[in-house]
Amino acid sequence: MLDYRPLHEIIHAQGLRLVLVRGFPSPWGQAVKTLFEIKGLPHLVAGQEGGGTNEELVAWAGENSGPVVAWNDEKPLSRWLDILLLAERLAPTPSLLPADVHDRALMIGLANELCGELGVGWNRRLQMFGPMIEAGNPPEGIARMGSKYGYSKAAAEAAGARVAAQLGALDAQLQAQRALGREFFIGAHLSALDVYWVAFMNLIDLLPIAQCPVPEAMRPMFACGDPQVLAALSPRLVAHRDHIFKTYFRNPMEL
Ligand SMILES: N[C@@H](CCC(=O)N[C@@H](CS)C(=O)NCC(=O)O)C(=O)O
Repeated sequence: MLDYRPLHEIIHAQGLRLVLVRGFPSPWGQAVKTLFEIKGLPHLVAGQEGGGTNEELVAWAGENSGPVVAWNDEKPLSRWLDILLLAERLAPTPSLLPADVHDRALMIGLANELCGELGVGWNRRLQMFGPMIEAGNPPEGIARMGSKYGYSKAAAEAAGARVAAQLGALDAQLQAQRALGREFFIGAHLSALDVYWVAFMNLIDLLPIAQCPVPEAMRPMFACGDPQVLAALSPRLVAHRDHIFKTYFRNPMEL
């Protein structure tokens, strides 16, 4: 069980702190938590209420999303690459950023296709919100997140093709690596991209309840019904998720 502390407590603490979307397998947050665990970085955790107004968080971090990461008195961070670079600075080994410049550029580019605006997470979220928003009268939290994260009918309709192309690129990269007898997405070592993949695949094919304790009532929201996305989710990508989860993640994930 995660030891969630009150937000005001971690705001006033020193050291490394992490704000997670509480009770939800937010891929950005689960990835950061795992990066910290792999690097052996101790941290305090507090919760963001998904879809809420989170006034105290906004007043402190200028951001109403999770994750937020803070280190000592430095400005709190909320973007995935800033957080990864901080983790590398605090714990350079094991490095989760490839040392080779071209490998690193490729890793960051592909990670942006998962974590960035218009990435897999962003697009799958638009698809998840679609039925609730289009049916009219979505729950307040969904309406709030829809406007925060760029929902429009057109954006939701474009999302599936984007995700399919992104999965195609990740699969091609993995296939090229397999041809070289390599285990990971990039080079010869685990990188943050492998970790992001496990976390973000939950938005396409959620891990079973024993590994990811999302209540049954919430699970249908995660189900992906878009045939072009499902067709692009290759057995190779699924097997890679399973392998990296088993080897590097806490089982079950802690939400
Ligand atoms: N700012 C983050 C992305 C954050 C994000 O999209 N967070 C979502 C994750 S599901 C969130 O906080 N959702 C709950 C909410 O907005 O209330 C980044 O660039 O890495």
